[in-house]
Amino acid sequence: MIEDASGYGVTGKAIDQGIVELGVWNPRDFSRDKRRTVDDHSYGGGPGMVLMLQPMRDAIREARRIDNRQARVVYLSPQGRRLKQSDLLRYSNFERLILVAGRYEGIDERIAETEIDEECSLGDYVISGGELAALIVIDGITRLLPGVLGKQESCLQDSFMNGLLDHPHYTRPETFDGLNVPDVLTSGDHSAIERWRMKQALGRTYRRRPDLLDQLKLNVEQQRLLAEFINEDSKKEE
Ligand code: 4GO
Repeated sequence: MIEDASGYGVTGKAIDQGIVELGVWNPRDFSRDKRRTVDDHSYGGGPGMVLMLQPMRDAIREARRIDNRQARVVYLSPQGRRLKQSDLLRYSNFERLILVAGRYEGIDERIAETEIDEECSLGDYVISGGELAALIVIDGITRLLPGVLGKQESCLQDSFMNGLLDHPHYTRPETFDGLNVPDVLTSGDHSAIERWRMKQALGRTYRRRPDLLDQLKLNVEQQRLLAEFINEDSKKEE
């Protein structure tokens, strides 16, 4: 699944170009019985199976062993710390990253204690396998690597890179079914466009994700733009 899916889009391109290298280790290949068992019942009882310690440990150790560069080991689970853009940026600076994907009820806690450097979560929801979460992390990191995205699609413009949500985007045509593109965007006044975009980014973040704004220190210009946005917005509602 990881090998197939990472062949598409930005990760596929980056792998073809040799910018990232991807390996996959299946715990089943490290099982010691002829049925290739990797799961067992949960101590204490109850429904659901747990990934066995030994095959997981051996798979992770094999992944570490392929070269002697230090690897960071990250386990994807809903119990982890919430993943942010800044974590992807941090991961993109590690030479090697081992993403551990669980199934069933997850891994034996002793693996978490001895083999895992950090546990991270994409959000407060549960999916049946960590592979999909790992693919998201792989994509999010790869697109930050130098040479993967062109200048045109630079990741520096992304939502969250400055702690704010992105501003709205428009493309041709200028009018469609009576819906218009904001005048400023076709004015050719680049500094007015930059101010408008900053104002929209601030306003949207204020409306949709006030928790993000709480973590930022806005400069005087940004405070002024946000005040303007809030003022204009409240007039619309009258
Ligand atoms: C990660 C893994 C959710 C996330 C997962 C998340 N569900 N929110 N499921 O990032 C152990 C067995 C975890 C299935 C896995």
